[in-house]
Amino acid sequence: MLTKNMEKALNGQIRLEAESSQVYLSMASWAEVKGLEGISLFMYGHSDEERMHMLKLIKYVNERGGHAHISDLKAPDKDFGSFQKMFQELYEHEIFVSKSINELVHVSLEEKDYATHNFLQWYVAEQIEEEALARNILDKINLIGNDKGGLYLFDRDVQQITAGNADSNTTE
Ligand code: OFO
Repeated sequence: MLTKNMEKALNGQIRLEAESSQVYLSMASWAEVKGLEGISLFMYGHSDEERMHMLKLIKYVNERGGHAHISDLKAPDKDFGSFQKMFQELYEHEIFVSKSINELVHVSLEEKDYATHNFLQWYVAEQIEEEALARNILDKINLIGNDKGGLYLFDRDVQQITAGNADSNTTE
C-alpha cells in the first residue's frame, strides 16, 4: 500500500511524463511542417516512449492501492526556433526529468517504501540512457554546424539513433 505522500509524488511524475510526451509531440509536429522528416519521426517515437513511461506509473500506482490521477497539462511551445535549439531543449528537459526521478527516489526512502524504490530503479537507468542519447545527438549537431548536407544526412539517419546505439556514426 502506498503512503499518501508517495502516491502524491508518483502522481506528480505521471503528470510530468504526460507533459514530456506532449512536448515531444509538439517538437515532432514542428519538425514535420519544417520538412525535417527524420527528426519528426524521431520525436514522434520519443513522445510514444514518454507515454509508455506514464502508463507504467499509472499501472503501478493503481496496483499498489493508490489512485493514479489524469490531470490537465501545460501546453508545450509550438515553435522551436531551429533544430539545434530544439535538441538542446530536449536535453535540458531530460535533465529536469532526471531530477524529478531522483526526488521520487528520495521520497521512497523517506517513506521506507522499498517496493517503490525498487520500481523506480527502472526509471533511474532509463534516465541515464536518455541523457546520454541527448548528449550524443548534441555532439553530432555541433559537428554539423551550418552544413546543409550534414543536416540532410542527420535528418535521414536520426531515426536510427536510439539509446542503445547512440555512439554509432549517424552521418555516414
Ligand atoms: Fe524521457 O523521460 Fe520519461 O522518464
